[in-house]
Amino acid sequence: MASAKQQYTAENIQVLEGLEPVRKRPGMYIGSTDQRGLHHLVYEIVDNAIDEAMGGHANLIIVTLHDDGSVSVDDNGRGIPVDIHPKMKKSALEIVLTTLHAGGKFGGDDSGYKVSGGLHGVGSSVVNALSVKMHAEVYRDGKIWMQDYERGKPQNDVKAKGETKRSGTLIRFWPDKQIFDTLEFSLVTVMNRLRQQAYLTRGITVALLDEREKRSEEDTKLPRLYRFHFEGGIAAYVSHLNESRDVIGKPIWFEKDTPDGYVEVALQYTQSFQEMVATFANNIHTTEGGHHLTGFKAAITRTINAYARSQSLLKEKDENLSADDVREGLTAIVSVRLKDPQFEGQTKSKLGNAEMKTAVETVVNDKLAEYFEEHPGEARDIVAKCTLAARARLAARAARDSVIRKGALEGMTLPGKLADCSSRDPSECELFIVEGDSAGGSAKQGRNREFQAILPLRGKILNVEQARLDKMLANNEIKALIIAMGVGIGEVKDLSRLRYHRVVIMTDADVDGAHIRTLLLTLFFRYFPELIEGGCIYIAQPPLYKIQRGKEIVYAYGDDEKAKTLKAWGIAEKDMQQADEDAEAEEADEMKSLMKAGAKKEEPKKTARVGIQRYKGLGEMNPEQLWDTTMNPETRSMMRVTMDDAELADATFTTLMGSEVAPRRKFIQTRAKTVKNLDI
Ligand code: TSJ
Repeated sequence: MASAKQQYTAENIQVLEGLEPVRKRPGMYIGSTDQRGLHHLVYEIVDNAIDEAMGGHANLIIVTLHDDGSVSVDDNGRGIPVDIHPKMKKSALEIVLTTLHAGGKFGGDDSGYKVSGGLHGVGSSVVNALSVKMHAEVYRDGKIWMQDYERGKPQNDVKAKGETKRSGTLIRFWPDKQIFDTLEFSLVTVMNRLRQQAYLTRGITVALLDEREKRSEEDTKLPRLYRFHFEGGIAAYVSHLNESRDVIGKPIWFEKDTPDGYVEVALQYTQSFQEMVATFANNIHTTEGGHHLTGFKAAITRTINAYARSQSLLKEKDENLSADDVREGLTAIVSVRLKDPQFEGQTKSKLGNAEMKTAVETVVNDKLAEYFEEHPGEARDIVAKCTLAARARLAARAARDSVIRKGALEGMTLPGKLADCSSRDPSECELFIVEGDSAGGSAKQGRNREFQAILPLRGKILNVEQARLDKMLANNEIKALIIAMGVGIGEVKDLSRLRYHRVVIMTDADVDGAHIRTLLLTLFFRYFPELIEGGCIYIAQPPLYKIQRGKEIVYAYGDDEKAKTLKAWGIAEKDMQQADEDAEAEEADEMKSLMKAGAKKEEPKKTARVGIQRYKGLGEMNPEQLWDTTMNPETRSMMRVTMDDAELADATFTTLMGSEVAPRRKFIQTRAKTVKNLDI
């Protein structure tokens, strides 16, 4: 840095000092530099546009995944101010995008509940610092203002270029490959986030456009354009979550501006046994809950008991309905906005503001009681459902206990097909759930026996869970998994006895594999959400390709990486097209053959000299390859499962397996290509 004075203008030194730490330790600002971190860049920029919409200044946001790997976010708000900041002598736009935590400083009229969103509440300048290029366009005062950046450094002053009638802000950025392990966005991931944000801000339109030529296998199956607009907001969200469930009445919705913050709640009971309560604070999904959740739970318990007593639906001798009873079959969204949110907990996703307990509790007590008075028929059905839950709980306990006791006995002897590790320290132990006996064999040989255990699951599991999830628990494969984990289930669930702090789902990169993964995620989501929240559940990331030239072997985990390798070897990708086409034809064949149960997968043909093998099954790798690419903690990458992932899997599962015909057919029609083969 000795020559800094000559190299940089005073202005740039400021910037360099401002953003250098971000590039040095990106993980501190965006959590990680894997695909999750990459997606945070999009969320961070989108959150700014959502803030503008929440203030009532914008109602349209367009997100584009461009073919060159960049992402742009465009809103029709007021446009970031561009005037020169008197002290810093720079355009406000430049300050926002080049200074840490500069966001929101220019508010005033509407900066009330505004926070810079994103998981870690970092600013848009962080995105800029982690982008090889960024382009900003502000439409304001009839002019188009522009500035470009490279790795966070402005390349020019903010200048007006041309005139415009519109107003708004467009930010386009190119994530830096020096920073991120992958530059590949997942359409599904971005889509889910945008849909969620659109639900939380009712009335706005969020559009998503995928302009990429090369898309991942998963994305290729999806349309390129999405438009999310929910007049009903979180009430529509609740309807969506309950799509394939048998519901009691319409979603109940209310909102209130309190001195402590804004409270909005939507809830609907279903005849299912599942509780789905999601809470948000300033649009951030608080997966660990917090005081708003506590207040909500207290209020529904109190209100339903009070109503049941007042209507003599509960007799004097009856006990109160428990908090668990009133949440069985409940789907609800609780969304609060407050000035100074405190995020606590392991993943900083627990709302720590104690005043929000009373705020939510009071609002829900008042409004729900009012709703019950006005809708006595529905209220009665809800109470009936809760009373049923209470009775079922008592009856089920006895039965369940005996089943579990039996399970616990079996637990004394771990399942025979579990290849356990030798360490007994759960914090270092890993359990790999592997699909199929052949892959299980490779994994058993390739693993580090000290701390890695292997549990092979049979393909047959597929046929069994066509039935209901409750039957699935009677399934031997699932039972083996629960016994191996050591945690029990239901009344005797004891997470402190978890035998492995990492549980890794390792399935093939094909339709069967996706199906088993969905099933397992659903199991974890419904029965062991604490393990997901605790960050214990992972999905292994085996390579997609093996690229071989003579004795030299390179593994590629995505199309980008494959292309890079070929380029490095001086091979034009179109020369490889034949190989690709072969692989594709094979894939099509495989899809078809999947239709016939038990069809065998054929060995892929090797191409001459430079060979590209697309892995379809883990079984195609020998033990050493599996270790090198997927299991070795030094070299592997694994995806940590979040509640969002699991919720999505659960929704997919419910839609596929649910008993109601209509939504199931809809799902299959809209995603025919994805689903056809699952629907054996
Ligand atoms: F920050 C950012 F670059 F990431 C970004 C900000 C990205 C995107 C896509 C949009 C935005 C953004 C910011 N959209 N709208 C705004 N609005 C303001 O910054 C703004 C506008 C006017 C006033 C005012 O008081 O006149 C105040 C603010 C904060």
